[in-house]
Formats: sequence, structure tokens, C-alpha cells
Amino acid sequence: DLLHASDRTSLSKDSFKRAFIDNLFYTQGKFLQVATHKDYYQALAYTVRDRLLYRWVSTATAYTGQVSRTVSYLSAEFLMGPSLGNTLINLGILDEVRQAVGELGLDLTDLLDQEAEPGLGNGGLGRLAACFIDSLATLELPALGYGIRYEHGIFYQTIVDGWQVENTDNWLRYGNPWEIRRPEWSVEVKIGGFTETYTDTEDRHRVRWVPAKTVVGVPFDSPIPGYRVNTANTLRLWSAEATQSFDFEVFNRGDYLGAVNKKVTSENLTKILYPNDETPQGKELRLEQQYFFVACSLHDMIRILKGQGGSIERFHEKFAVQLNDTHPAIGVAELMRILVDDYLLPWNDAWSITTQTFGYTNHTLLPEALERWPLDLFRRLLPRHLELIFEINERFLHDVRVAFLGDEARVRALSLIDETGERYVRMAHLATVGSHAVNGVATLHSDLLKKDVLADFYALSPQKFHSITNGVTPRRWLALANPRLCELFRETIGDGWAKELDQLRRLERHADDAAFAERWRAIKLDNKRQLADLIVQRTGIEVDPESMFDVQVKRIHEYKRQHLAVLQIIAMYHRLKSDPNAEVLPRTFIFSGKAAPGYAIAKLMIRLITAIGDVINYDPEVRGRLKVVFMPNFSVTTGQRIYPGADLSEQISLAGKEASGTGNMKFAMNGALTIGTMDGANIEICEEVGSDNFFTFGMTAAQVEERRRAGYDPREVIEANPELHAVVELIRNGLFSRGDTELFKPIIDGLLWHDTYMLAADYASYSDCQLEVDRAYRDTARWTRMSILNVARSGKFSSDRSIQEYADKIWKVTPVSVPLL
Ligand code: DL6
Repeated sequence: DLLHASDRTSLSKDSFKRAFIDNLFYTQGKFLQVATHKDYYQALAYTVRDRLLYRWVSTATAYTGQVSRTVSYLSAEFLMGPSLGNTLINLGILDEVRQAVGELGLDLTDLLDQEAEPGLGNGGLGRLAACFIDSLATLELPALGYGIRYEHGIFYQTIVDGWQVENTDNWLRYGNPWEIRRPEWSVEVKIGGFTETYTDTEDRHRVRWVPAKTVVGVPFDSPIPGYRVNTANTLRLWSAEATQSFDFEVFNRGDYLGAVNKKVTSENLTKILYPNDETPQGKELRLEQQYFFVACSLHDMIRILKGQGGSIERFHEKFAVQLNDTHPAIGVAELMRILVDDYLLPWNDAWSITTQTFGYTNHTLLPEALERWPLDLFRRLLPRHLELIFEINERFLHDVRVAFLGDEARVRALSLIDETGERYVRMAHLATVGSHAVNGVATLHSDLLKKDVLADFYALSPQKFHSITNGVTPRRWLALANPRLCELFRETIGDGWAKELDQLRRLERHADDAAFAERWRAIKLDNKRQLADLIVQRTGIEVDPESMFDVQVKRIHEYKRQHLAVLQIIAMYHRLKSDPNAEVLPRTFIFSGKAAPGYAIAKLMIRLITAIGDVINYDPEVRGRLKVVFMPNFSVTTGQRIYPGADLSEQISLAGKEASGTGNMKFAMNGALTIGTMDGANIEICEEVGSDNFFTFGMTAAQVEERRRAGYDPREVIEANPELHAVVELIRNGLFSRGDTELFKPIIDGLLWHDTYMLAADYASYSDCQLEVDRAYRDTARWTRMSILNVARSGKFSSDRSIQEYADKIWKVTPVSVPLL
């Protein structure tokens, strides 16, 4: 009763205003005349958080009273994006709050812009975790997200003289109003040292781990509200702290700095997110981070289980633990260690609990992205875990030998230890063996896993393998990002789409309605104007919202082939210069994305994009025809402003390389048409929206293989294509580098001598397809119809659908409805 109708819970406007002022005074310690926008944002965030906490406490109460299976989503990355706007949408109070702050003389949009983005992820994998955690709450599934509270998230990218410059991200500078520190649930994590055997009271041989150091993991909890439900789940991120501030022994010896040093070293563990996407670095600190958060999380689950009176033997009945890629795969060995060494369970019982607990999602086919840890490093940090992995391996390989009599090659291929050169622990093998379910993230990706990367595992246990196509949350990527379009949805088909995205199908009926199409176009144009404003603000480049906005935003990586788009842009430029009357549709090319700091070619690709912009944007002969923009610092926030303003979505990876892609989905549901290869989820988007409404080009994954087998010589292809040849020569001769023929040589040489990602092979097909895009865009009615159909048929790509599939096929969890207290 104490909770009812207070200014902390009530959604009424007056209550809200009172609470806001209250927070400004008593949380921020400011009054209206001196408060900054940051203060207003904080006061608003706390006011909204109170309403959220009401749901959070209600949810925790409901979950405590019911022993339902809980999903633990373990991910080294959660790329959440700002919370405030999303929370207002999910609580259904966006308009009311806009009004309430308006009456206090404030503009909600200004306040939303104050929030620092928690960039705790690199790209697709981390953002997927964020979409999934939103969907889990929306579907009222009991779930916890477990991850790392990095003090510095992904670097802040600026462009200086055309080059990427990395700046440290300081997202916690002004504090984070959405998190609550829970020191009472801290966990001590052991690291390093050695193991020794002993005999227990029943005369059995046991192993004991004597660690070299201990670090404390402190949980920081943030509430994750579902959309228009009472459920608010928890995202629990672990921060490393020293066991004690000082090593008193050292301190007493007078070595003050030495004493402090230990503390600093422990706390370094969660200082920074490794900024590599698809290329693990094999650094000791990274393995420590992985073990640290996994150990904290498993101990936390056991605490919860015990708190509900559950016994350790039933761990798997209480928790379904999903491994988001191999980053948390060490969990398999840690759970075995806990069960065998701490709880003294027989091996087979422990193994049965472990394998029933874990599911593993693979997110990559790139061989260089598969994590492996050198044995020596592993032994130094986790000596006991390595012994357990050896034992898991020995037992597993026995089964392999029985299944494939005499096939020692297969034994070597399946082993958890890579012994082809230096010895490594293969984390994908550990995750696969230790899980009851393994899944890929799009149909093609799952098929290629079965055929290629994990083929031997598939031969051994085909029933383990699943495919669950990724999805994205329509709350952030439509409701929040594209309010104008959503207003049209509301008027036309109501509001149900935000929870059941398939309802967008009902828009199909309006695809041929001229008045509807007119409004559709006007909304897109408005979104493009807003994007144009942002572009000029961030880059100084003026772009024409009437031109086609042709967009490629994602991490910069050779396999994603940003340089294929670049070749095409130069070809268009060349065409225009050779014939000013050439039929080249006015286009604005927008690129955005970060390159891993150590990935030289990717950084050079950014330099090439900015360089062609520097030439094309200032050439009076092509004024009004072509513009090239590189938007710095791609992030969730920037994405929210880019997707709604795009006409064309570039999804041009080499087939067989992009596991799924999720940007492709965000574009499609915001009404952009895709030009794409038959790769990842592009294939399924094309199937859903219909091939008439999708521009496909290039080789299929099977054709790529075939072409490689037949012997691929890129120079031959380039020389046989005058357009492509001319483009390569323009770059080579220094048109985009003021005559410097060295600058872009690595890109050109790569293209001529290796062309690992087969740009040359796909170039002609891409170029023809772009002409088809031009034709379609010139026919405004046709383009609009295609755009409407893309949106109407994008329902499959809601992360609610993905999560429902995980719940049914892998986790076997059911919803728990939450009554408000
Ligand atoms: O599944 C999410 C996302 C996919 O959409 C991308 O296609 C894929 O490249 C990305 N994978 C990674 C791999 N990182 N690791 N390990 O980020 O996952």
C-alpha cells in the first residue's frame, strides 16, 4: 500500500512534474535558475527511473515467488544505446512526459540528447544482445543479462585530416542514473596460481586450486522494461574492484606506491572494452575479463538458486544459460569446476547438469574470428580449468573414436586442443561440446556452420544444431527512431505492430493508394532533411535531401566490402566527367563505421572514402550530382538518425562471410530498399519482401567456392572490364591522394594480387544492379510502392520472433506475468 499513487510511481502529469522538481532539488541539488541541461536530464532520468523501479520491484517479487526457469544471457558486450527514450516508449509515457517537461519550459528532445551512450560493444553482436534483452522483457520471460561494466566503452571516433582518430570514451563522466550498485552481492574471483591434490575425509583424491590473486566483482544492475508490460528484467554488469584498498603488509613496509599498485591492477580488469570486431587479440587481460564476468555470473546464479531453496543438482532446471559467441565459453569449465571441486559431484552428474544448462550461439564464419587461447597463457591464468578441459577432451575424444572407428584425422579436427603448431584451446569446440544446443544466426550461416566450421560436430550430434535468424527490436528501431512513420502506422493500422511486428502486413493494402504513398514520401523526405542537418553539423558537408541517400553503415571490414561501393562511386564520377550529360542519378553516399585501431587496411579504407569525398564534393562539374560523406562515430544514437533517412541500404558483403547482419533489417523496416548479395539474413529479407522489391547481385556462397576452386585471378577480371580498370588506375595514379601513388597502394595491391573478398568478380554485377536501382528510383511511384512493401513485410525481423524461437527450441522457458505491487 505504501507504494500506491505516490509521486514516485504515478504516471499523472502533475505528479510527474512535482517528482521532476523534487529530483532536481534533492538528487541534483540544483534549482531552476542555475540548473544545466545535464541536471535536467539527470532529474528526468531519476523521475522516470522511479516509475521503472516500481515495475522492477514488482517483477523481482513475482520471480521470487515462482520457481520458473530463468534465462541467463551471457555476453561480453551489451550495446544498449541511451536508456531514457526507450524507457519512455516501453512505459508508454513518451507524450505525457514531453508535455510535462514542456510545461516546465523544457524540450524533451534536448534532454534526450544529453544522455551519454553506453558503448559497451563493438557492433552487431553487442547490439543483438541489447535487442534480445528488450524482447525477453517484452515477452515477459524471466531473464538476466550478464556482462561487463567497462569503464571505457568503444572508442569515440573523430576524423582528422581524413583519418580515423580514436579517443577514449568516458560514458560514466556524469554518472549513470540507470544503474544501482549492489556491493552486497559481490563475488570473489580467483585467478592464477597452481593446483594440488589432497585426500578428502572419505579418502577420495580431490584437486584444490590455490590461486595467486583474488579480485572482487561488484554487480551494477539496470532495469530493462518490457514494452507495455509490467515486467522489468535486470541487466547485471560486473565491475572489478580490489579485495582491499591497500596491501597492508607492503604499506607497512613503507612502499605506498607498491601497495596502491595492486589495487590499480585489479581494477584494470574492467577498464576497457577491446575494440576488435571479428579479430580476437589473444591478450591475457581479455581472457581474464571473460573468466571474471562468467565466474561472477555463475556464482550469482547459484546464490539465487540457493536463495530460493534450490539444490545445486537442479541448477539446469532453474537456469538456461546462453553463450553469446565464445567469449563466455569458459563458463563450461567453470561450472564443472564448481560442481566437481566445490560441490564434490561425480563427474557424470556434473557433466549432465552442465550440458543441459548451456546453449551456444555462433556469430561468425571467419576463421580468424574463432577464439583460441595459447595453452601456456591459459595455464597461467586458469590452471584448474585447463586440467578440466583436458579431462572433458579426453572423454569427448573417446566418444569420437567410438563413433568414427579408426578416423584419427577426425579426432584431431574435433579436439578441444589445437595441436597443429603451438598448442591452443579452441573455445568454439569447448562451447559446442559443453552445450546441448548450438545455433547459427541466419539460415545460410547455420547451413555453413554444419557444412564447414562445425561440420565434424554436426556429423557427431546433428540434433544439437539449430538455426535462429537474428532480429532487432522495433521499439528502438522504429518507435523511437522513426516517430513520423510510426504516426502514419498508428493512423493506418493502429499500435499493435510494436509488439507484433507481423501486423505491418496490413500496410500492404495501402501500397497502391496514391494519397498514402504521398504521405510516405513526405515522411521519408522529412527524415532525410533531418539527416542532412546532422550531416552538415557533424561534417560541414551540405547534402541535398532530394538526392538519393545511398547508405552503408557498419564496422569497416574488408569482407563487408566498403571499397566495392567506393569503386562504384568513382566509376559514376568518371562517367559524369567523361560525359556531363550521362544519366547518373543524383546521389548522396553516406558511410559510417569504426575500424579496429590495429586494422591498418580498414583505416585506410576510411581514408579512401574521405579522400574521394574531398575530390568529388568540391568538383564544380559534378555539383548537385554526387556527394560522398563519412559520418564520424557511428553508434546506436547515430544509427537511430541514419536508418530512417536512408533510401538505399548497401549490404554488399562477399556471400558466405556475413553471418547475418542486423543493420540490413533496421534499414528495411524503415523503408529503405536493399542492394545486397545473397549473404546472411539478406537472403531471408529478399524472400520476405519479394525479389521484385530487393536488388540482388553477385555470386552466391556456392558460386564463390566454385570460383575459388577454379582458380581466381583478379587482374584478369580487372583488365577485361574497362570501367573497373579505369577506376583502379585513377586511384593508383593518385587522383585521390594529390599525386601520391603510395598512399592507397595497399588497397590497390590487395585488389590486384589477392582480392580475398572478390570485389573484382562481383563488380560488373554490382554495377549493373546499381543501374537498375537508378531506374527504379526515377519511377517514384514504383520506388514508393517497393518501400512500403519492404516495411509491410519486415515482421519476421523483430527480435521478439527470434527470442520466441530461442524460448521454444532451446531454453524451454515460459512467460511469467507480473502483477504490480
Ligand atoms: O549475430 C549478430 C552479428 C551478425 O549479425 C553479424 O553478421 C556478425 O558479423 C556478428 N559477429 C560478430 C563476431 N564477433 N565475434 N566473435 O560480431 O554478429
